[in-house]
This record gives sequence, C-alpha cells and structure tokens, in this order.
Amino acid sequence: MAGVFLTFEGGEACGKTTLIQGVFKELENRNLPVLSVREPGGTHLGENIRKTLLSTKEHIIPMAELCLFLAARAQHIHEVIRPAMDENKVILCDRFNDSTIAYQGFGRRLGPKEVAHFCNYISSGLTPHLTLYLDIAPEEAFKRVSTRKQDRIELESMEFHRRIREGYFSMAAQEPNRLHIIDATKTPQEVLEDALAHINEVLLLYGMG
Ligand code: T5A
Repeated sequence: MAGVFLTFEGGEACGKTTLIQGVFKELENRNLPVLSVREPGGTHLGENIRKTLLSTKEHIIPMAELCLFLAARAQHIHEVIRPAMDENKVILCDRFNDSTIAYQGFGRRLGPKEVAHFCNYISSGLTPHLTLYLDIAPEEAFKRVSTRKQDRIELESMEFHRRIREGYFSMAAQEPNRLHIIDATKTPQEVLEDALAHINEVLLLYGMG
C-alpha cells in the first residue's frame, strides 16, 4: 500500500472544510492525484449512519454512538481509503480516529485508551502520515456559525466541547511527530499556508513533493 494519508481534526466549526478545499485546489494545481473524503460518511452506509448520528431526534447512548462511528469508518476504509491508497493517491480525510478518541473517549468519557484500542482494531494499522489539528476555543468557533441550525453533537454542553479540546492537546503532546497544532483563529489564507508547510514536508518525504 502506498499513497499519502492526511487527516484534519478539530472541534466544531474550526475551519476544516475551508482548509481542505484550499489544500485540495493547491495539490490539484500541482497535478497530484488527490482525493477529499469525510467521516462519518463517504459510503452509502456511512452517509446513512451520519444522518442518524447527527439527528436531533435520536437519543444515542455513548457506547452505541462509538459503535456507529466505528461502523461508518470500517466501511469507509474498506470501500474508499484503502483502494485510494493502493492507487497512490493523496487522501485528505476530514476527521478520523483522533475525532473518536477526542469526542467519544474524552468528550463522552468512554476513556481515551479504551476508545483508541477499538479504533486501532477497526483501522488495522492504518495511521495517518500527518494530522493537522485546527485549534480554536469552542466559544469562538460557535460564533462563526451562530445562525446555523445545530446538530445533535453541536448541541452538547460547552464543558463537553472543552473536554474535546483538552483531549486533542493531550494527543498532540503524545504524538508530536504526527499530530500538529494549527492556530485556527488566523485568517483562512494564513491557516492554509501553515497547513501547507507541514503537508509539503510529508509529500517530499513520500516522493510527491
Ligand atoms: N464525530 C466525528 C465524533 O463525535 N466522532 C467521530 O469519530 C467522528 C468522525 C461531524 C460530527 O461528528 C463528530 C464530530 C462532529 O460533531 P460535521 O458536520 O462533519 O459533523 O462537523 P464538523 O466536522 O465540525 O464540520 P463543520 O462544518 O461544523 O466545521 P468545519 O468543517 O471545521 O468548518 P468550516 O470550514 O465549515 O467553517 C465553519 C465556518 O467558519 C468559517 C467558514 O466560512 C464557515 O462559515 N471559517 C472561518 N472564519 C474565520 N477564520 C477562519 N480561518 C475560518 N475558517 C472557516
């Protein structure tokens, strides 16, 4: 398996979609074979699970929530990510295992170690070559989308969202070579430049620079 697997992480409305669009354009302009995907989603099953997980009409207990995110991921890896890796693509993935550890492990208090164990099991050794965590205080991020209807997870308490941020900090401290913190309070152009500095290094390392 070749290819380069890049993941983008953060709390709600931190700017991942905006950044991924910028990175995608930049890599496409360089004629690199780039693919943009998101979790949960990316497959028929995954998109259905996404609707259920984000619906405000559902009451989902934390363990069931964890299993649903993992089910969507298992399908996504099998149907989309591994085939794209085999085709030597650069994959830009909006959320992956770190989201599950941050949200279900720290946020829902299922335990980061326990959740990481499940994540490693279902992704069987698929680790991102680089992960960019877009950091912004949840209070600030929510101001950006104050007019938008909130989904089931966005509606959680500010304490929940703060635990997620702390969780990301703790993971970044444990894996500083893979997980880099980007200041997401900067302008979209500055965030893109900071992200590309890290991405270029990794692409160079894997012969795509
Ligand atoms: N989840 C997911 C789990 O709990 N466990 C898991 O294992 C996984 C995989 C997914 C939800 O599921 C949870 C996490 C989430 O709660 P989602 O809709 O995909 O749901 O949620 P998000 O990933 O948070 O997506 P958002 O669309 O809410 O946020 P983005 O993509 O981070 O932000 P973006 O780019 O859409 O920007 C939001 C707003 O900010 C502006 C944009 O124009 C936009 O209006 N913006 C900026 N403004 C100022 N400065 C910048 N630098 C800006 N960048 C963007």
